[in-house]
Amino acid sequence: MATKIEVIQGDITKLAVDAIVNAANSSLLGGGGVDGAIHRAAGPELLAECRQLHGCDTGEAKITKGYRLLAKHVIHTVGPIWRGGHNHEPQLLSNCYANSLKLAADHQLLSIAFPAISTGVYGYPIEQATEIAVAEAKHFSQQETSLEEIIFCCFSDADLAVYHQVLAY
Ligand code: AR6
Repeated sequence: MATKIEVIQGDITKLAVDAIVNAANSSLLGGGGVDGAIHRAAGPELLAECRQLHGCDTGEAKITKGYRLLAKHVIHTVGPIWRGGHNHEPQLLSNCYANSLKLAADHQLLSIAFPAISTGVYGYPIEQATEIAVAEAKHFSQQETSLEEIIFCCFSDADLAVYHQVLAY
């Protein structure tokens, strides 16, 4: 069955999906932005499990349980910090989406929701980041996997508009 790609606006910590993706940092020990919101909503058990993972390289992904979240799992990935675009940022951001999707499929998950990785504190321009996110999701959706639904969860009106525009092409 083909995987559906959807865009919504809202708080990713409220979604009842098989996995939400966390835009983490390489320590996996929490931070601000969506990372802070996910840890607050999931509770201290999430941090305890993250401590066992010994960090994560940029572009890689690791999975934990969702604890007090409605989501069953959290897939933690580390986006690149934008440093002008010529320091492998596009490839590393692609890897975040590809590795998160692969991890979800390896765990037989049906639904996954992504925030706009790297586009907050890490400064990745939203249009360019969205093109990468959508390209990876479309590429993955053509493969035969467990995933039925890939959701892009935008926090702001402006980000939602960009996703709608990019998905229309
Ligand atoms: N639901 C959905 N999206 C959200 C939420 C939420 N509850 N909260 C924020 N966003 P950022 P990054 C959006 O800065 O750029 C952390 O400190 C936000 O509007 O959270 O990858 C980590 O520990 C933006 O569109 O992540 C790292 O140190 C998007 O999520 C660093 O920030 C990503 O913004 C990672 O930076």
